Amino acid sequence: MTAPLLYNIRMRASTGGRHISGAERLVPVEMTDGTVRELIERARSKGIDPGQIVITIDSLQGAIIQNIQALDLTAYPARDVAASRNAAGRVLQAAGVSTVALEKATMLLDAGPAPSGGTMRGAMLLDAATGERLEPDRERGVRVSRFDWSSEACAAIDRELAHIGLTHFRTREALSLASKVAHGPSVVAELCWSDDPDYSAGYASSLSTGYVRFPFMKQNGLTTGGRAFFIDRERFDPDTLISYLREEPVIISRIGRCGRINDLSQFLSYRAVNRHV
Ligand code: WAQ
Ligand code: MG
Repeated sequence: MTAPLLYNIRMRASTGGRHISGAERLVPVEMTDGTVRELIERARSKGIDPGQIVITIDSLQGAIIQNIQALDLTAYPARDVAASRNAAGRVLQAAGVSTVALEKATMLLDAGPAPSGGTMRGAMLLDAATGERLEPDRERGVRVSRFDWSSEACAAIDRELAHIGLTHFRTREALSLASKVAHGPSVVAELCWSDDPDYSAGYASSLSTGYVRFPFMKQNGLTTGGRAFFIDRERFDPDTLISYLREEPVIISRIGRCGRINDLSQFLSYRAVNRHV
C-alpha cells in the first residue's frame, strides 16, 4: 500500500506588515481546494480585513508520514490563575520537570522570552533539569510545523471535545501540536498558554500525563504567552529534534480519551501507576 500524497498548506495574513493570523494544515489532494477556502475565511474572520493573505502549498512527495495517537485530554477546572499555574506545575513535575526549570519557564513566558522582550513566534527549549535555554534562535524559537488530524480523527475529536464543553478550534489545534511535540525525541513535557489577550486557557502536557488543560494560565487582557518544551539533555540532539519538530510530517490518526477531573492528586497517581499500560 502506498501512503497518500499529502500537501502542506500554510496561511499567513497581515496588514501593513503586522501579523493578523496564521494557520497550517496537512491534507490529501482532494481536500486542498476546500482547505484553501477555509484558511482564507479564517484569515478574514478576525474583524480586520487583511492587507495581504499569503497561501503556500507544498507537496510532501517522498516524505515519510508518521501516524500517532493524540494525547489524552483532561480538563481541570482550577478557579484562578494561581490555582491553574500551581496545578500545571504539579503535572510538569510528575512528568519529570524540575522546580528550577518550571520557575524559569513561567518567568520567561510572563516577561516575553525573546531578547527584545516580546513573545516568540516559536517555542523555547529548556533543559528539564536545569532550565538552561537550548534553542539556537532565541528571537524566533522553534516553530512546530507539518502536523494535522486525519479527517476521521478530526471529526471524532471535535465530538469528544464538544461532550466536555470544549468547542473552540484552538483546543483542537493545541492538542494536535502538543501530541506531535510529546512524541519528539528527547522531549519531556510542554507548558503553554496563548498570547491572545482574550484567551487565558493553557496546558501542561507529556506522554505520561497527557494534555492537562487549565482555564486561567494568565490574567485576561495580557498579550504575553508562548510555549516551553522541556528537554532531556542526555538524549538531546539539536538537529534531530528541530528537524522532527519543523519538518517531519505527522498525522494524528487516532484520538485519545477526553474527560474532566476535580481531583488532581488522584489523577496524577493514577497516571503514574498506569504509565506503562
Ligand atoms: N510552534 C511553536 N510554537 C508556537 C507555534 C508553533 N507552531 N504556534 C504558536 N507558538 C507559540 C508562540 O510563542 C505563540 O506566541 C504562543 O505559542 C501561543 O500561540 O483551549 O492558542 O496560537 O486547550 O496563541 C492553549 C489552550 C492555546 C488551548 C494556545 O496558542 C485549549 C494558543 P497561540
Ligand atoms: Mg496567538
